[in-house]
Amino acid sequence: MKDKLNELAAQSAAAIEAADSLEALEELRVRFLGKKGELTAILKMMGKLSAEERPVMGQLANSVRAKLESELETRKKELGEKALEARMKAEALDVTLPGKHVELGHKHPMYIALDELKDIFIGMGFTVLDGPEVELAEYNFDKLNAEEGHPSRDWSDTFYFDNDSRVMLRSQTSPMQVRAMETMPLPIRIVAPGRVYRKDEVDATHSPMFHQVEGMVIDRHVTMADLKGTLNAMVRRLYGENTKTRFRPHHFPFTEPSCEMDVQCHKCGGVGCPTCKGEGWIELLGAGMIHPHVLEMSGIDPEVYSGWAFGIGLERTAMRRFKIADLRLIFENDLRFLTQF
Ligand code: 2NM
Repeated sequence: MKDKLNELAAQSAAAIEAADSLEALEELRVRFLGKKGELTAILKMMGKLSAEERPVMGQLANSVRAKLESELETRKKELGEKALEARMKAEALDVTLPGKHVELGHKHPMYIALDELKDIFIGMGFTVLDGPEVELAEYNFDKLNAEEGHPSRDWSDTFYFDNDSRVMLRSQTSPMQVRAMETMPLPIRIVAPGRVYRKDEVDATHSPMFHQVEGMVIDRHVTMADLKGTLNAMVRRLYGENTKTRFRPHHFPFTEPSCEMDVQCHKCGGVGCPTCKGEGWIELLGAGMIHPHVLEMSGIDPEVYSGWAFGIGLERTAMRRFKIADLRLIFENDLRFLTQF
């Protein structure tokens, strides 16, 4: 029995030393110290010993158990540390690595100009409206006093979807004004910005798609003085308090009377220079008193209500504001251009 105990001690010491995982170690513990383990099996032979031998063997068995337990514990610690080390290596973060560079975008110059315009009109109590770019010719032309045969309805100027010229890409944002007149309660104060489409060849000042902001006011007793006052207020916000304007007579089918508004050239102060092509003035927008027939067609009584409207090209406004010489730069999205704003 003594030999068996000594053998067990030697065998177990080697096996524990060789165990390479916590699971393998647990298997060894069960094999040597478990209820059905090797030590228990040896102890079962105690009954056959004499009374003198029994305490001596008991002591030896206890010391073998204690040795085994301490070896298991030591190996367990070692393996635990090894496992933790391996895990830390595998999950290590290199905090000295440089971070990923996040490029922050910013507004396109045209949208800077648009947001500025919107802010000005929102500040004066206007509502901003959005609407469809695929429109009915009825809303783009008929209800705006441009009847069959009007030159702007020509196929050479307008993108139609069908042979009957009923569905088209809007050539102005005014169809939104018509929709507003038909649906909104009076009085109305709105601006409608957005894309518009005309069959133009691309060059430094033309594009088949460009942006417009149109505005409209309808109420009782609205006059041309309100139009001039509001547009002058807008220009002073855009170009400075001392900016001079002038209104020239013009013609639009949907307004009567109609006008164009110029601002005095900011470069030469009106004397004449390359910026204003020697004119002293720069054309800014078209406007006018909404034609009584246009009001009537949308169900508004022109005997009770009157209104004014204007339309301004956004690209030209942005080009002037940021000194952009070629319209194509606005649409090409070349970062060398865009990052300058
Ligand atoms: C312009 C010039 C003058 C205009 C008119 C209307 C409506 F729907 F009220 F009749 N909307 N926009 C208008 C008037 C647009 O653009 C150069």
